[in-house]
Amino acid sequence: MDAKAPATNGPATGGPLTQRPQWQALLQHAQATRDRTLRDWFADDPKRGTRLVAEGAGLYLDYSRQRVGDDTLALLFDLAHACALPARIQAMFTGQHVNVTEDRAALHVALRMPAGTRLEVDGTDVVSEVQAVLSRMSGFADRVRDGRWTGATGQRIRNVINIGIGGSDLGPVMAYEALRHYSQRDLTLRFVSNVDPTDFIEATRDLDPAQTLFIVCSKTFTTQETLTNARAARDWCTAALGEGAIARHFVAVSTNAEGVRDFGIDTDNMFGFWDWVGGRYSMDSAIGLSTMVAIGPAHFGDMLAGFHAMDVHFRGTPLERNLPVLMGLLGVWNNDFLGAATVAVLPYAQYLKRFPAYLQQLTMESNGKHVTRDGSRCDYQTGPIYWGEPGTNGQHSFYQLIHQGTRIVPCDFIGFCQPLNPLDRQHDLLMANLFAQGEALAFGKSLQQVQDEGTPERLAPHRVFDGNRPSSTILVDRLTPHALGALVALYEHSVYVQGAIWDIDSFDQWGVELGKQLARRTEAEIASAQAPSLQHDSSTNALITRYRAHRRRK
Ligand code: G6Q
Repeated sequence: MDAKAPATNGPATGGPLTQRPQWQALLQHAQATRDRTLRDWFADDPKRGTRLVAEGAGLYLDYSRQRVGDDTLALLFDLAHACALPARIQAMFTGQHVNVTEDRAALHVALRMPAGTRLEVDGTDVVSEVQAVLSRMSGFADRVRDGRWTGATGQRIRNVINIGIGGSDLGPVMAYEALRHYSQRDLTLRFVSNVDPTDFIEATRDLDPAQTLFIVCSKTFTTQETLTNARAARDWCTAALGEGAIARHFVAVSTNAEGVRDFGIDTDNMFGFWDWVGGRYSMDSAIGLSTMVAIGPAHFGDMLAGFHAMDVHFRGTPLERNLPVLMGLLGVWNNDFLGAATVAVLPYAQYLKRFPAYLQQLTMESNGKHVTRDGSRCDYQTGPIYWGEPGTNGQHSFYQLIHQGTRIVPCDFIGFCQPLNPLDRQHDLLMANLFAQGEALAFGKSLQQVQDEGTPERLAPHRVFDGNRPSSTILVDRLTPHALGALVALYEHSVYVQGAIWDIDSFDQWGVELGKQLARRTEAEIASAQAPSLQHDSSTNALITRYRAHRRRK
């Protein structure tokens, strides 16, 4: 495979997206079916709830409560073909440079390919490289977990702190929380990301440096927040244990060996990855070292197998039964044809409490783009806003707006059939809530029903639920490492499907790069001993001046 071959199969070769007949057909269809409701669709087809479902990699997707008919789906598949989606999928899996603005492959799927398989990029088999790093990670994780890896004073490591931000933090935190059930309970895992010193201080205040190991995660090893926190950690550690302690208390995960060495971490204690792994797609690379230390190499392997199972499903299943394709296309329908601006992610699983935050980066950093791959301005909406909280908590706060507000908020419900912590009938109660919410959103409660309940006339309108509010439900047997891998891969690939339709580069992040640069100049002005000559706008100038006047150093 020529990895340099540009991936040029998208709408760029077939004229602007919104001028395409398939897009126009969907616009007309949306107009024509505006008054059709989920009540109608379900009444017309008693089998809808078992027909508009798909399964793959252990996940069951019910999309019957999306506002689509068979005709809508057919038009969405037409659009997918017009955008050469099948070719775009193959382009990613074969290592073509689908990240066009950085001229790179996006090969996170190689991170979970089984040992013994091959995938060549620029003449190198990347699978054997991945397996070599995984094997080093396993050896290290085992030694920390069983106490063979000790601190500088010979004490066992009891605390592991991951220092990283963005893609070097959100995946590891989410996975640790999600898989806490499988974690070694005599190890405390913490995560420091924010340059706000509170994050580091609170994470370390009750810990003994002699029992604490830092994993510094940074793909570039240049990120200001991470290096600042890593320096604070180094000072905290060496103040108690001396300079010689670094080798026993710091390891690094990075693609930048020189940066790691300059910081003072021996590259023998470094775990590498590759430029073809994007930050937000890196939780299953060495960036997942904290996850592996927490749950052990075997469970980490199960998680990779779950990712891979979804990869195989995505690559080989016809579009009509393909989970990431269905989710991606339904998202395009809601976003561009029904005018929904957001998606609520609602896991009915406390262990998934960080999943919405993780998805925010995955989806919004990937598809929050305003130009196509060739730089033309998009005249349609791209990535929607993702947000959410675990159920049932959200039900007692923002669900009000989802049920009765004036906006459409498509919801992804996620639930598990088997509890990890059985306690009386509480899991059944949890799941009863999930099922009831989806039903209420779809079918609502009419004025007639409200009146029949004897509601006073004055209150009746307040108690009406219009219904017709779209949702999907992802049902999984059990929250295992395998299931988590499959679930994350499902969202990774549905993001890619949407990026292919919108013809955007889902793998760059110039907005994040901007943030990394902006603070540098301002930091110097804030630090300057003399009053700086401020050349910003009047608001920024005034804020900096007021901050300098009011701050307290201690
Ligand atoms: C992810 C982004 C971004 C990145 C962080 C941390 O896709 O590129 O969130 O992960 O900025 O970068 P480093 O890992 O290089 O420190």
